[in-house]
Amino acid sequence: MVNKKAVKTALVLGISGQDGSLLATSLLKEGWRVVGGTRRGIVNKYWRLDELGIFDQVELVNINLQEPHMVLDIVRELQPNHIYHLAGESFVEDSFHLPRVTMEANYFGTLNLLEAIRTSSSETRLFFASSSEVFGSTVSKEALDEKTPFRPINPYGISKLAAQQLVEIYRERYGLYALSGIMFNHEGPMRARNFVTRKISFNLARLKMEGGTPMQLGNFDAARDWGLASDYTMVMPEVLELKEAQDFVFATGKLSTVREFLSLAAEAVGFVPVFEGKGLFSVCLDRSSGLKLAEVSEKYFRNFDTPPHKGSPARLLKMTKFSGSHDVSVIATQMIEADLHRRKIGHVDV
Ligand code: GDR
Repeated sequence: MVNKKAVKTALVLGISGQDGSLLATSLLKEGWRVVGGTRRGIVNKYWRLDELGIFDQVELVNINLQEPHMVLDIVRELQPNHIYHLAGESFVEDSFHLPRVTMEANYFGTLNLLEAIRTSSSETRLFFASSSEVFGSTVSKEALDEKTPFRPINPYGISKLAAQQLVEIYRERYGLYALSGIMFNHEGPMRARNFVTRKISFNLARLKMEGGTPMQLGNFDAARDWGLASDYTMVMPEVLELKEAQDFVFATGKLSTVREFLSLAAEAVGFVPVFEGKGLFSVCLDRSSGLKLAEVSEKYFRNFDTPPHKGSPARLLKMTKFSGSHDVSVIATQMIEADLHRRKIGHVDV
């Protein structure tokens, strides 16, 4: 049931995605009215809202961020206290094949939103989800923070950086309360299956319950700073309530490899993972049954992969109640539990 008594309204753009659905859940718990923006045409788009049990509690509006009039009408009518811009293209590798689509979604979508806020709802506070991909080619042993120079190396990173800098310009030039969360990788049961952690948990649950062919992965040695998505979405409303708007890195400060994540997830499902071979010939097997769990396929090997970056959550820790994200072993366990459960109830098409 929609909360008609709520005094504060949040517009969550991208509510059907991982972050949008998790954020909506925490906003509803805090008594907010949540209006969710989605685009027409996304298949099976409300499974997360259903699983989280909030489908009936949010109001949904059809909004295409590419259409300035549509954005303007909704923002003007709603006059939301907060807007969370979590929509757009999110799969880095696709951005090489869809550079224009990526730029239009991520840059022009943000521009249209900023213009709508500036001209019709200037008290609205905006959270824009940027990405650690803005750091691109930077290689550093130190954790990267809000002051680290930006050097994107793919169309996705460029689109996020352009939008992030636009947010900064509107903050400084027009005095809008607008900020960017520079989001390092964040995972959990609501992750889409094209991202590596969910690909792993989905396939391990399949292999555990039904056996079958091994999953194919790219580079086992690729590393990322993986946090738990719900830890990050929980703190987003708080950063918008601070006195002054500024950008925040959302990260853990720790790196793990795909191999490590695969190993933790395989253990969580009850396998005994062992690795054999090197590079393109790497495989992961279950020692007790001999079942092959994963093998490397060139198809998923990225020629231009972004180097590993770890981020510093120091500013977030200092300015908010955020106390750090859960460990990658907790993330793997939560994801495995969710995928085993889905398979048990026959809900595997998500
Ligand atoms: P990423 O996430 O590109 O970092 O972007 P992804 O999970 O796709 O890749 C993480 C790392 O794993 C390696 N990898 C594989 N990746 C996928 N998808 N599939 C595979 O089979 C595979 N095997 C190895 C990749 O090469 C990479 O190194 C995510 C997204 O959420 C972005 O939207 C966000 O901005 C950034 O994180 C921060």
